[in-house]
Amino acid sequence: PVFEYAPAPESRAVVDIAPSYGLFIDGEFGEAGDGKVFKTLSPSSEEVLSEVAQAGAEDVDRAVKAARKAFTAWSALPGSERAKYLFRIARIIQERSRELAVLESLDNGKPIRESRDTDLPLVAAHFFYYAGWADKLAYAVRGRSPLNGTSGTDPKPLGVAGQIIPWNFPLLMLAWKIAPALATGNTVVLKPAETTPLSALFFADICRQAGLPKGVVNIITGDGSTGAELVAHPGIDKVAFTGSTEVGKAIARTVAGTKKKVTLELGGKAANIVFDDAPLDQAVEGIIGGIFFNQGHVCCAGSRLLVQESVQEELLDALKRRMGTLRLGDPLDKNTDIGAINSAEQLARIRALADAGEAEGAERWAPACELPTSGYWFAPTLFTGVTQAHRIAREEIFGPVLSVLTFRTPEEAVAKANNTPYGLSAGIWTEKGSRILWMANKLRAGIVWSNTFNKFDPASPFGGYKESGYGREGGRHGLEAYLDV
Ligand code: TXE
Repeated sequence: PVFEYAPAPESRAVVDIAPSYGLFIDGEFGEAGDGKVFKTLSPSSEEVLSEVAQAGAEDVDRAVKAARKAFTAWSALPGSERAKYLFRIARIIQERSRELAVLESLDNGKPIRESRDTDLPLVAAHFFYYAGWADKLAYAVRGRSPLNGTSGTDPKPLGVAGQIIPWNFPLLMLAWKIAPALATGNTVVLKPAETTPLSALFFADICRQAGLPKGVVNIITGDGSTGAELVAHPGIDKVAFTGSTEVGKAIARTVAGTKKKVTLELGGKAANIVFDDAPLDQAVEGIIGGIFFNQGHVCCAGSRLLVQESVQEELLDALKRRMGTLRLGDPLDKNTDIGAINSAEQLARIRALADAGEAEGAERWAPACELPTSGYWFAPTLFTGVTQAHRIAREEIFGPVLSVLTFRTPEEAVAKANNTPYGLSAGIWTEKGSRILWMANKLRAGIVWSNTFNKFDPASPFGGYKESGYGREGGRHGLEAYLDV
């Protein structure tokens, strides 16, 4: 159906976007050394939101030096003092969450309901969570005890962390990176993605508002070349990256043979596995949320539906009915379920893979859906008759496209779910507790959800097996990535 849209109630007037932004280095905003800039657009309208500095090698060097200088005092602060800053940042994020949610929806294209109800609360939650750890680091390392008399362990920060994040959850990925790094006494140079730089720059302002000492957090905007300069800089001790598997592998090659530690959170091709005894209505909601949340721009998206043959027809009928009710449109409209695709490049990638699905013989279906005339859009799409050989069953599409495969036995479900170079997440829908435990043990995935999907908690480690990367973010495990013992 084609919906009438309510006028956007979350006015963009709640956020004041400046016409241009500089780099945030050593507590000050300033232009790039060579004066280069790039534009950031709203993907739902193609309106230019602002002009942002493009950091070059010299800027990266200044940022790393500022972080290095700040490290001495920051790492020497008692954990309880660092915690105060993190608590303050968390509070300010809560206070400014409406503004930040609108900003995120404008720059990224995601529905305001998601940025307001999912991204922003989780961003604040990560800072609160890691603030709580800052004075308990002796307990942060598994199986270790605090330094006590003559023996014990004494975790130390690594130094300067170079952090590179993608565009799908700009502020949340920033929180995943910055909160544990600061709690453990490291200082940071962070580079946001080139299509979504604005919320990181607003975060820089929040650091100032919180009185964070200069140089502890530095934000440098730019494209992949800026990221590569940061990774290669000899002054950083740790690289934390979330993004494509291809770039992740290039980063691993760059840091090989250096002192730098690295954690990589890369792509995924998760199976959402539905057994015939599953509560189907609930499963339909989980499948919908699993793939259409954030337009499918989610590394752990349930992009492969594995359905038990006996319920295939019933489930697909219900799924199509539900897909027909999804509202695509203005990200600032609270009724919107599916917002804009983040960039023209990403739209082209999604289109190419969907076309390949059709060309390889899978059956394509999408509900009637009127796409806005400006901006980047892709209708929620379902492919049936998919085989494991099809590209849409193997490659990460990172868009609102679901590939449906079938299975008969739990063993077959496990084999198909694991038949991918990725291993980030998986979902199981069944009433049988014993089967959930058996499957969770067999699935080669860092996260396994049962009878739910895409649930995130700062206390839970997140990360992948195989080509989905290494290291964990979140929870106590997320602290280990920033500590030497
Ligand atoms: O990723 P890139 P792109 C997947 C998804 C998507 C595909 C391409 O399948 O379709 O990757 O997306 C920075 N050295 N994911 O091209 O290029 C870049 O500036 C250092 C999954 O946007 O990996 C940005 O800040 N940094 C993923 C960040 O890396 C480099 C999220 C990610 O961009 C660099 C995003 C280099 N050589 C995409 N080149 C997930 N795991 O959630 C680029 N960058």
